[in-house]
Amino acid sequence: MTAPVVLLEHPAEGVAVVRINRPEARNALNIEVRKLIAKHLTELGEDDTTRCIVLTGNDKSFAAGADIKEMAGVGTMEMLARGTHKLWRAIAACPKPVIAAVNGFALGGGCELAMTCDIIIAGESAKFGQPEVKIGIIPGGGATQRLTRAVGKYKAMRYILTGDPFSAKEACDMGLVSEVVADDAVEKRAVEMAQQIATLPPLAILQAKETVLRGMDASLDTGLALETKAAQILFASQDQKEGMAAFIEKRKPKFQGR
Ligand code: CO8
Repeated sequence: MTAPVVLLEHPAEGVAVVRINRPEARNALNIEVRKLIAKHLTELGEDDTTRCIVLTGNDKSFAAGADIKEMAGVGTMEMLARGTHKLWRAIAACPKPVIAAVNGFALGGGCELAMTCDIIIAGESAKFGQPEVKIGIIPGGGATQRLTRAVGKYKAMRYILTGDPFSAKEACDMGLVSEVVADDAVEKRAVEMAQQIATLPPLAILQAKETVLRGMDASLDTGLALETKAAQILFASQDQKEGMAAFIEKRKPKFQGR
């Protein structure tokens, strides 16, 4: 029996790893892979024991984009019927923090998948890019919007209009990547950060993620109002009482997620 194209692992308490597993196709995102990623992230989002998720590939490729062979001969009506944008939405809708651990290629839909995550840890040899124009299309998984919001119009245009790849260091310098580490340390670092997040009060983490994401699409004034409300709401949580009491009593807090 062949291994599933997406694997689910639990390396530490509160941490889930979702691993893309199509090495023979450089982890190209065919519909099956996308459906499984969406399914796992939806289920992990609802699972009380999962606090933080790491999304990764293998040492050669995070994901080399949408599966070109699966869409090369397809017409507009079939593309409409596939409705793959709904799968991207399911990933973006995960309420828990998702860390992309990127080694090797993060191209096209692979780069877009990483950008759907909240934090990107990349290996120093990782290669990012939006090469879609080279095959007669444009990005369809969010890059025209997410890359532009992350790095600004002029850098986004530079890479989307040429299809040129860029390095992990360039990505980090532009503000697309959160941290660059040695290639063989990527997953370890991502899991370590996920463990750190998993120990923090989950309601505060959920509110922080939601406020950052919703605020990005709002005016500064509306974003600040969202932040104020979210911060005020957390004063109804037991974890806020516990966190502040533990600080004052100079002890380690015990967060319950309530
Ligand atoms: N799709 C399908 N198969 C792929 C893909 C892909 N994206 N990438 C690699 N593969 C396959 C190759 O065809 C090859 O298969 P085979 O062994 O059967 O020939 C195998 O993986 C290994 O690939 P290479 O031999 O090319 O490996 P290299 O290490 O030499 O090169 C690269 C790796 C640089 C990643 C190279 O394979 C490459 O350039 N891949 C394509 C990258 C790309 O163009 N990605 C963008 C795709 S389009 C997209 O993501 C957005 C779609 C938006 C749709 C909009 C809908 C509304």
